[in-house]
Amino acid sequence: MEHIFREHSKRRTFSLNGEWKFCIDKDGVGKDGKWYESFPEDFNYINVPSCWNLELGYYGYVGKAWYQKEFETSDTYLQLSFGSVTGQADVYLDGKYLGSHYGTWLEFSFGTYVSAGVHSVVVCVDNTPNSLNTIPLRIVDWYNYGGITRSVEITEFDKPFIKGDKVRYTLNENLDKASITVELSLANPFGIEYTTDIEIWCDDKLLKTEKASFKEDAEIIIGGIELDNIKLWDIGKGNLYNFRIATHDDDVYEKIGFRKIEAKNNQIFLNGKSIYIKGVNRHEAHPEWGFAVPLNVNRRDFQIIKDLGCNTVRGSHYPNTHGFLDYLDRDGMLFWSEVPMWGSGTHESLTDPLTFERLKKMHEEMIDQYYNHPCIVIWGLHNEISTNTEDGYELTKKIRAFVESKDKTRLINFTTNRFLKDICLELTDVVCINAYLGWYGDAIEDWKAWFANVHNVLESKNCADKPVIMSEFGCPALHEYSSLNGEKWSTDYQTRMLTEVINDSIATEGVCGTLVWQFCNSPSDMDLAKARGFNNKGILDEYRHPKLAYYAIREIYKSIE
Ligand code: ADA
Repeated sequence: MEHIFREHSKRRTFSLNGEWKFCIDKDGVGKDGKWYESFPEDFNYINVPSCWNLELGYYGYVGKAWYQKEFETSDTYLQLSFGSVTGQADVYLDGKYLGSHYGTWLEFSFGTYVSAGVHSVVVCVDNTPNSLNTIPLRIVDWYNYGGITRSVEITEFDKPFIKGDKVRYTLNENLDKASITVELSLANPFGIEYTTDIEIWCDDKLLKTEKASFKEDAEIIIGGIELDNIKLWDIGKGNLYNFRIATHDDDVYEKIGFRKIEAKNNQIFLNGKSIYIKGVNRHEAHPEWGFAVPLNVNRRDFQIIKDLGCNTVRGSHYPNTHGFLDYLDRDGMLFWSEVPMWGSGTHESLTDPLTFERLKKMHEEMIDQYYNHPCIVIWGLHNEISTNTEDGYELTKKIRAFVESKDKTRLINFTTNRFLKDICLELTDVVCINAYLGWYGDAIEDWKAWFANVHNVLESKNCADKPVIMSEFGCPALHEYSSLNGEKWSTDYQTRMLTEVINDSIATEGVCGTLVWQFCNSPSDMDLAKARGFNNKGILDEYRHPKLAYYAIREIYKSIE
């Protein structure tokens, strides 16, 4: 959903975006009161997608809220798909429970038969976090918006259809030939034997046809597809191949790029060439729209990041919309995609079975839904958890093994903010360090000594051959606050600190890149009491106006090959 290109040509899909009925459920009485059967009369209207916190009267609201909308269909098998609902979503259709999903920023669908006529969908959204096993936990450094934050659509099917697809490939040594395997997940809720040709097209050329017959849901693997004279996807070269995978009654379009990413000998290699990561961390959030960032804003963000001379974006701290990633695919920019496991976490939280169950499910969904984007070269396991403890080690080991079992073609990393004490570095392909010298303690002058020590620390942990990315560093600056003495909070201080770290990184062997914290100011959790309610470490403000550091970083980034 939400790509910038056509995704299907045979489907009867209708958008359910627009106005829905909305009612908050402060006391949690909606389920017992059967609001899914009869919606409360004192409802308001809300637009979907959106975040309720940006509607009058609901600013600080965290908890349950109910949504309802009517729509008309024919006599059909109906699939109801959601781009993202914050926290827990319980979905009902015509008064009956249809299913639940946990996890913001990931898509989900439910299917059922309906007869022709008007139907009512009701969704109970619960964005309540806790300090034990929600992902994210109660305290994070972003605003905990609530709502149906990405698109909703329905599709009518009367024949088996494609549920998911992955175009996997390996490249030969010369990187000019791809051996492709298409993995297809097919849904057959109709219980009838279905026989179809499956066709794999690439740029209007039929690569392969295979017959399939199945009576139930089926996983089909079609291999033995060879493509010669490949034009590699690379930084600045978004060479994309237009794939179309079709059954007799359904199809799906994919934009595939062929490239190879590796981490070895203290370096990161893309298509066999050593690269330097020039990037930013970016929240997909905006003060006016929360997480429901309109495509046009995402497009503008991409253009600004490109203008900055970046070749990489880290989607901190959760999967970004497909539309945003499509721009990166198209123009050849790298992306790091992660799930929102953020912050150290207690022993109870890291070892709670539900924590791991949710973490695993989020990784599974992220990989299944985002696999085909060539821009994604890194799966991020988690951010700044207690990787100096046995609990952190066990969890990281298990989740790494799981992610690797799903995808061996990308780098698997996590970020550490406890580099010196970290005991998990053997579990990351690239050592990704978050450090804030010059802001949370120490001084800008301390960075040089810090960088001089990086290699020794890696050696002491038997990780001497691993490349390093400075995955976060930064300090806040208030827009328009420039000072002659360059004190903290000024744009001068921010510029001095960021350029120091970038220049030191370039000068330090084994450090292969920098991801500035952060692209633009982002709305933060009120309990963190950040100035203005924002994380102000953006090199642009929250409305995307550049600060002084933007220009200084652009000069450096553009000067590096
Ligand atoms: C951490 C965290 C970021 C942000 C940053 C900061 O490194 O990963 O999300 O909170 O600190 O600004 O302090």
